[in-house]
Amino acid sequence: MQRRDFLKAGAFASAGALLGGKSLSGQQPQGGNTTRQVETAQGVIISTWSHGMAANAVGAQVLRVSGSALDAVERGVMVSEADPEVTSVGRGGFPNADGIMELDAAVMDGNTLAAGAVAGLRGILHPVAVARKVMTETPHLLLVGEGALRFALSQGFEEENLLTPAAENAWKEWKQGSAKKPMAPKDDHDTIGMIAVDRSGSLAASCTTSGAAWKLAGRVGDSPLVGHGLYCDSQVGGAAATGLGEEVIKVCGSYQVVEFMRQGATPEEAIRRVLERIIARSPKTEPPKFVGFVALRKDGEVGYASTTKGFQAAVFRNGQHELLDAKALVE
Ligand code: SD4
Repeated sequence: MQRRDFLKAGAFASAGALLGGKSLSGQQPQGGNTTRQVETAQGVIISTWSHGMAANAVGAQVLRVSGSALDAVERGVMVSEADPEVTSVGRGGFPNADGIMELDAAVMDGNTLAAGAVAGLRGILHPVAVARKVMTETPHLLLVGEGALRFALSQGFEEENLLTPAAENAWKEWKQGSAKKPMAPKDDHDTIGMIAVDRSGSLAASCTTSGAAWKLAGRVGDSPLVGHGLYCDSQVGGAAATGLGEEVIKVCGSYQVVEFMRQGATPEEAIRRVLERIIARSPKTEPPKFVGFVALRKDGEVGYASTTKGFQAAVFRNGQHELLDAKALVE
């Protein structure tokens, strides 16, 4: 596997000392296939793309302070939501075909399988935080569109304009047909999905996106859909997806990655099998659409891979932050 590692002396390496360096990694996963012991006493986090590094840094800090995987995955991805340079998430994300941003997000608790999600939410900076409120403050799992916005406002969130001049210009270029196509995966896909395991062994997952650029108004992708854009079960592990949501949904992507792990596959093997399903059904005349997954097994073992090249995973483990180039099934 190609690996370009950016090892950063753990900004949060002192967490190990705080936690006494106790490892949970002696636990064998169900049907386990452990190849390497990972220190999970400080928690382990994996997220999509290079901006996952900044998100993981906050997630790791949350793990150190409160120890909750659920808090870590929520607070972590909020960094990408607020970053105007990230063009598929929150502020700065590319809008839909009408030039309006519609945001999708979800959060999942691997202990209870409880989840909350929003889709087609307009004008709220942190849809993942609204998703968490859907989980904790309502009997529902997914709120969409106008109802999701009304709920967010009722919870004290404020409406704001998230469309940056750069994103608006990109939309105008696309409208005029002058946008350069095809773009590389990281130019038009950088949804953040994150999975964390905390020192108590609890897993959580989150996902947040402005969705596919120039989508039809009302289109919902995989990201807010439990089992598709994200899934986690503390008894096994978790997975999150990035890329063309329609392809992920067809194979119940994240759920299937977790189920393959439940059957004993390593995270990387589980991802590869799901990607193979997508590729096998893609037209032979063109490269498969871009889809990438990250996965985390409950013992801290991680996996990451994509259909085509360009994908990267950000990993926090053993107190260190790394950005890793993912293996592409089709070069
Ligand atoms: C979607 N999966 O809405 C999202 C887009 C994405 O990186 O992941 N971009 O289809």
